[in-house]
Amino acid sequence: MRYGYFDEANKEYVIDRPDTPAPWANYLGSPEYGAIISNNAGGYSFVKSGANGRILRYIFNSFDQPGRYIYLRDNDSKDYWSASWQPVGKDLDSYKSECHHGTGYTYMNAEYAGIKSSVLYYVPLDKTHEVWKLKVTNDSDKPRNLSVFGYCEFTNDNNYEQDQVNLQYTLFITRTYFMGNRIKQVINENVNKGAAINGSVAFTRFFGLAGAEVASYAGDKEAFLGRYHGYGNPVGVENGDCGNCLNYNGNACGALETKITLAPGESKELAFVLGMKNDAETEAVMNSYADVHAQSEAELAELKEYWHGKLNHFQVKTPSESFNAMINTWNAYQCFMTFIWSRAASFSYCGLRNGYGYRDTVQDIQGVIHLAPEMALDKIRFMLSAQVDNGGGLPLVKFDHNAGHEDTPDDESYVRATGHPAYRADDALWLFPTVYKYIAESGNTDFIDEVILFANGGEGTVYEHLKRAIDFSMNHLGNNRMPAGLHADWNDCLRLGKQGESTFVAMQLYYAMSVLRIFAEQKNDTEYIAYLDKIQKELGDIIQTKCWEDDRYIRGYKEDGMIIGSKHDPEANMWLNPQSWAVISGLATKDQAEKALESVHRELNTPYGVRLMAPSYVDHAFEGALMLLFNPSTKENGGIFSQPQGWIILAESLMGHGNRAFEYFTESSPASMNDKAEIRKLEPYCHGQFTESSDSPFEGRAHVHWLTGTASTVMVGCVEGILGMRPDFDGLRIAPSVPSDWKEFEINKDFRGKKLHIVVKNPNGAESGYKSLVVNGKEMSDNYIAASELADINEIILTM
Ligand code: IFM
Repeated sequence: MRYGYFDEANKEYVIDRPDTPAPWANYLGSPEYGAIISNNAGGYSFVKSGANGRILRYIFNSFDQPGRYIYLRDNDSKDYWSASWQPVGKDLDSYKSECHHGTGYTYMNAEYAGIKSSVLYYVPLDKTHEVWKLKVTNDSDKPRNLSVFGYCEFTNDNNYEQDQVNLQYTLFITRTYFMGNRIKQVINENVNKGAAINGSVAFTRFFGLAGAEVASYAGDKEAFLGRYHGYGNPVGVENGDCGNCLNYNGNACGALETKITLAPGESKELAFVLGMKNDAETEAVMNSYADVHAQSEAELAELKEYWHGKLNHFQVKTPSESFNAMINTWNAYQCFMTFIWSRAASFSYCGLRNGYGYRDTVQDIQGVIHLAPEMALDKIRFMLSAQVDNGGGLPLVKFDHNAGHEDTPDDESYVRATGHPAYRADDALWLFPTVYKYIAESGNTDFIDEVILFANGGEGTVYEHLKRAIDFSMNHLGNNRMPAGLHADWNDCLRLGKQGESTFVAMQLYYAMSVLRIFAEQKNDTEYIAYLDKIQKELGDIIQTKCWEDDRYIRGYKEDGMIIGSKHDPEANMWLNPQSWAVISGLATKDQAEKALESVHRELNTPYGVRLMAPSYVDHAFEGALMLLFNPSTKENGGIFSQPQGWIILAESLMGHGNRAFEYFTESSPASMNDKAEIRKLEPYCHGQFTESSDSPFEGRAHVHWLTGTASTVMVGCVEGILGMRPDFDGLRIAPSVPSDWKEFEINKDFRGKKLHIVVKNPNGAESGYKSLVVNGKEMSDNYIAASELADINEIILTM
């Protein structure tokens, strides 16, 4: 079943059936003022922190309520509806709606009873308030007397948990005022006037109306909704009058009514504006919407220019429209969202995670490098400053991270503050692909010598940071002299024991050594090159001896020597990541790579992507296989974990298997499920964390939308893998690995300040390889363009 479509001309996803199988969301604003909104206007807002700055209430794990509601009422017939299909939920035979999720904005058009409405939700660029701009049009042939109501449900405390559970306190600290064009809510009001208690401060929120007069208002949720009523039938709307009741204790809200009369064909625009500001600031914000139309048009244009400007740094035109939509807009936009929001706020992440997961964020950065290397650079610096001087990464980097002054997992205080008991084996190893990709994309080789603090004090160049990351692994070797398992590797559920060993991490370390060798060459550090060559050879030999088994790599060793992921095991005898990483790391021979990838396809592939491992643990798990806690075919227990799909796409591409790479892309791509959305349930325009697999009665159902490392791995798998954009320090290699039926495709890429228009011709239906590469009329010796060859604007033709 299909609920919407991709409108690539406008970079929007348009939902034309509002009864989607889950709330389909979009992100507005930034963590300075963040808002998440569903296609039925459900969602919440916060200032600076999803946990501690929550201003709009949302009930998680429920039915997508409450939200940013606008109600319309015909004051003659007394019939009413909402500008989003829910919460009133009129019969879809008579109510027509379209929700357009765009880049930093969402708008919803509705038509009901001869009235057209269009509500645009956005947070203006770099601002800390939100706007719900409404245009109402009388599409009937008689004059209409209407009321418009805006409703927002304030939290009673900035802290989300307090608001939800500490009711004996939070119900008694808030009150509202009517201020002419707005409701003002104050929390802990007396604190402003008297002494500060326990460091508390008073908070003031507002919900205002611009472009129209307030006819009635409510600041009390129960008074507006009415007992035994709900969001679908508030008494304030039923009565055509909010009742002018303010809250004093109990639950606050902002509800404002305005009355409008529209002649046939006439339109009216107005805006509800919301934020957390003092009176003077609020006044200034409200005044800026004196001309609602002009201000909102300008602010929307600014948002589009900002986001489209970023996305336009890399655009493709291939024969696959869904590939284009994902790479040009939605996967790219999702990369920015994960990059910006980390795992802070979604409908699954309720906002309580108080920091950046080291590996998550270092990986998230990779997804935006080809679009915004300068943004990537800032975050790379930040993450390097969260590396401990022993080379390990801080498992959780607090939002208020203070480089040079942090405690580490060796300190009880860090463990208590973050809940992370120990270092993880893989965290700092993610720096290698990320730093390398950044320098290769930007050409900023000076970065290698930039000095950055360590988390717990001291400083070193980027080169030194990376050397210490190698040292960290080399100083924590397990029984077979591969990196020790420590707390866990990428797989949070795989506890091999402190001295256990993960094949995946061993391969990451092997790969890291190759990357660092390039840096060492750049620095002419011959002594270190010799050292790297020696330890890499030793490590490679150990992995090959200890971890290769006929047609696959095992997953690792437990600390007591037990093998995990042997083909002879009754369960979990085939694992995805060691196979893809054997290729990505450059460790596997061609023969091993071919065999391992074939085993993946044979044993793990499904119609919805590749399983993380199989069979799921049920009866034969070892202690430490925490995935057993999940139902079979779910999450790490044999589910189709989404993030590794990007790695298998990349691995197949590196092997030149364009058809297979694209097969995996197609199976796991949200866009492929657009017309089967009732199976996938999540948004068809964004990746989720995992998809249920064959043991589940709901095979194909996906979960945990938006904030997942999948955005970046699939982006890298497609851009570097399938499309073959492989920059290095000196230029760009173009090595596509595409489906053999792609006869021609185009890429527009910005690279180090130059414009590249690349046309790839594939007249003979190859999957990979090249015949010729012509740059501005000049034939290159192979498929590589030295940066020095590039003009400001370049016409490039690669023939496969
Ligand atoms: O790698 C982890 C990630 O850090 C958090 N989510 C689950 C992934 C796999 O276990």
